[in-house]
Amino acid sequence: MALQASFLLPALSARKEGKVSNVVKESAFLGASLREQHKSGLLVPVLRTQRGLVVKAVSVAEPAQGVREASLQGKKVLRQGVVVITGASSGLGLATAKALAETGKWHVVMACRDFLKAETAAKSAGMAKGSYSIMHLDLASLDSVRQFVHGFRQSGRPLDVLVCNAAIYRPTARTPTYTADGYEMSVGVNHLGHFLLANLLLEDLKKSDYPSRRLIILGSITGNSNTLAGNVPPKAGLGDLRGLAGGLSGMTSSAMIDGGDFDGAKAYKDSKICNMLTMQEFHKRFHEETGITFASLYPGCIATTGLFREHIPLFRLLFPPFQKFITKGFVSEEESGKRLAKVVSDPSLTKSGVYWSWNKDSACFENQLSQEASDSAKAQKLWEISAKLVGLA
Ligand code: LMG
Ligand code: NDP
Ligand code: PMR
Repeated sequence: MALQASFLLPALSARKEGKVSNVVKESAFLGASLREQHKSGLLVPVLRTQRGLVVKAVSVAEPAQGVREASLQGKKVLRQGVVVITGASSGLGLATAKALAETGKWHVVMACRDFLKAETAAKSAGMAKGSYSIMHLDLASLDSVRQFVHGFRQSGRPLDVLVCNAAIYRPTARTPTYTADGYEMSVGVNHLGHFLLANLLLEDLKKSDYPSRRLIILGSITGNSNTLAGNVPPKAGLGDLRGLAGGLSGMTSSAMIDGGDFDGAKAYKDSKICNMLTMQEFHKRFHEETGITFASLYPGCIATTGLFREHIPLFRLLFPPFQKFITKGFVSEEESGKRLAKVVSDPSLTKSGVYWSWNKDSACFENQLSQEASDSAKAQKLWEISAKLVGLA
């Protein structure tokens, strides 16, 4: 058994410090799964540092790592997969976490910015103790992304699938807000934070011996101008990326990727184009060499999630019936979670470089991206600029 010192820092947001009990702090680290390890007799000593933080020396069960098949009563069975889902504290992320956890085949690492919200959400969704862990990740801070990666590696778990799901949407914002690193918030969280996370965790995906390793990034219909939904103003468009190249600062450059005036709804849709282009560039750069599956998807219009929290109340009231009865694009959180869980785990969905969508009978198919969302020269340029902004180049 390898004895590893694990630090609590990535598992707790600074704003939560001092407000939560030790019990919560402990579960904040590796969640219920850690307690399960404790129960099963594995060593989990709790130490206190000079600053009073709880630091754990975690003994990691070696058979859990790097073993493709475990032997159970002579039968070969696939070990539990480990999936990291960002923004699993609500909506699609939570529904997917639940769908995967209840199969018993997956351990879900819920990478969330608000630990208490995530723990409460997991409990009220009925997720079994031990089927998930919660680790702190605030995508609005590149430091937090790096700390998350460090903390995840300290946990000793392998990484088999990463789902870049978290997002924010600010349709009523009149002025931009910014990430800790000074980038416009929607693109900063939805694209740049995930861009760094995915690039760092690629190394971990490469090391996994799981039969099908996947990196999944959420896209959307509203970023695709080859659809009706993608033509509802304001339309997405990255232009020549001059605002992004200038650092999306709103000071020396525009806060918008295309260099235009700030528009919160457009910034979200632009970030979704970035997500879909990033998936394709990952595919182009790494699929052949690594065998990892890179995919994106439009899970349907999940009109009831927290994504619309900042929209006006009238919109929130009318949007679900509008999608249910008029566009018929509505999908429940539960159904969308099943869809994404399939993209994570279905043995038939290993094709890489694909943008999945579902038809009315809930059968999934490979969808066509708009011209801009499949522009390979733009994908490459986006990659190069993004790498600079997140400190990878
Ligand atoms: C913007 O307004 C806001 O300005 C912005 O701040 C942000 O909030 C953004 O996306 C979020 O929205 C969008 C606004 C403008 O749309 C509206 O929501 C206005 C509602 C108008 C009501 C229409 C009546 C519909 C009846 C439904 C009754 C139920 C009500 C439910 C309401 C919930 C939804 C609000 O949008 C417009 O300008 C209106 C026109 C939009 C039509 C766009 C369609 C363009 C089609 C172009 C064809 C393209 C061809 C596509 C080819 C496809 C080929 C496969
Ligand atoms: P929700 O708002 O319900 O979920 C978004 C999640 O992202 C929440 O858990 C939220 O955390 C988290 N999040 C937001 N900001 C950060 C941050 N800075 N750091 C870490 N986590 C953060 O929205 P949905 O479930 O609807 O959206 C999930 C994904 O699905 C998004 O990528 C969205 O673009 C995509 N999608 C959604 C559609 C829909 O119709 N709803 C349609 C197409 C795509 P917290 O709980 O703390 O707020
Ligand atoms: Mg849209 C025709 C089908 C269709 C679909 C599938 C969606 C999905 N929407 C459709 C049509 C329309 N929408 C039409 C005709 C209108 C004008 C009335 C319309 C309006 C509208 C608004 C104002 N729709 C919206 C908004 C939002 O604020 C949402 C958004 O753009 O968020 C970025 C949204 C959405 N419509 C969708 C989906 C999936 C969204 C959620 C956003 C996303 O995650 O991409």
